Amino acid sequence: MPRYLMTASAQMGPIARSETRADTVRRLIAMMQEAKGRGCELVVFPELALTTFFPRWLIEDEAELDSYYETEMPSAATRPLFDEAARLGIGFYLGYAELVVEGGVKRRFNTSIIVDATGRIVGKYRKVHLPGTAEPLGGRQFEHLEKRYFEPGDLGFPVFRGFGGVMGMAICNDRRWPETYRVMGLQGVEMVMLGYNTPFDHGNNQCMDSLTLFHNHLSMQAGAYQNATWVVGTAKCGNEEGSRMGGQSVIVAPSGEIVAMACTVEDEVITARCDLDMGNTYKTTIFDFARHRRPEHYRLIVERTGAIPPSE
Ligand code: CDT
Repeated sequence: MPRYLMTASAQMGPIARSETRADTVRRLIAMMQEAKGRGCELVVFPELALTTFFPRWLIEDEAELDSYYETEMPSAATRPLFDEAARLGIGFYLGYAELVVEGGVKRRFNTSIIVDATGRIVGKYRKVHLPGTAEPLGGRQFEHLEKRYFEPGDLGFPVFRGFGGVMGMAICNDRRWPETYRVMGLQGVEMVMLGYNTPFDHGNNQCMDSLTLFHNHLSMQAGAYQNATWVVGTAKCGNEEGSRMGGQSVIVAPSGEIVAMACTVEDEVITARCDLDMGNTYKTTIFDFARHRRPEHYRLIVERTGAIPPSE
C-alpha cells in the first residue's frame, strides 16, 4: 500500500524591504489556500519567509536589526497563517529569523518549524551551516553576513514523526552538505523540507555564478538519492532589492528525479503526490545502511590518511 502525502512547495518572489509582515503573511495564506485547493496536506515555504533577505546588508542599528526577527511564534502577525492552516487542515514548514533572550543575552538563529494540520508546532530546526562572513568584505554590491546575524544551530538535525512519515528539516546552505542528509538518513528520514535564498552572486567568481541553478539541483538530488528520501526545496527568488536570486524550486523523489519544478521567479505553488514508501525500495537494496555502510572502515581510512575523523 503506498503512503501518499500530497505535498506543495510554495515558492516566493521577492519580498521588498518595505513590505510588512501582514503583507507577506497574506501572500503565504494565498499560496496555502491554493495548495489546499489542489489537494495538499503539507506546504513548504522558503527560508526567512517573513522578510527580505536582510543579511545582504550591514545593519548597525540594533533596533533596526531586531525588527527582522521573531521573538515568539506564532506572533500577532503570523497568527493568521496558523489559524488558516488549522481551518483548512493543512500543515506547513516555515523559515524565519528567531531572536531569543537567555540570561539577559540575545541569541539569534536562522530557524524553521513544522506546523501540523491543527496549527500546532511539532518541530523546530536551527540552521547549522551558515554561509558568508561576520565582517563585511566591501567592494561588492551585496554582502552575505549570516555569520554576523546568526549563530550556528544548536538543535542538531532531528527528525519528527508526522504527516504519516518521518520528516526532517534543513535550511538553504545546509542542502550543499552531505552530512545534513546523512544525519537524518541515519534516523530513517522520509522527507526533508528546506527553504533557500540563493543569490547568483559569488563575489568575483562568475564561473560559479553561472552554475548556481545547477548546484542547487545537484545537491538536493544527490541528497535525496543517497539517503532514499524525498526532498522539497523551496526558493525565495527573483530580483529582491537589486539582488538576483535563483528559483527552480523542486520536489525530488528518493530516486533523485525531479518530479515537480517551478518555472517562474514569482510566487508559485508546485505540487506532487509523494509516496513515502518509495524510499523503501532504496533503503532495502542499494542504500540498505545496515548491510552496506562501513563506518568502521571509514575510521581506518581516516587513521591512515590523517584526515579529521567523522563524528558518527
Ligand atoms: N541563504 C543561504 O544560505 N544562501 C547560500 C548562499 C551561498 S553564496 C551565493 C546558499 O547556499 O544558497
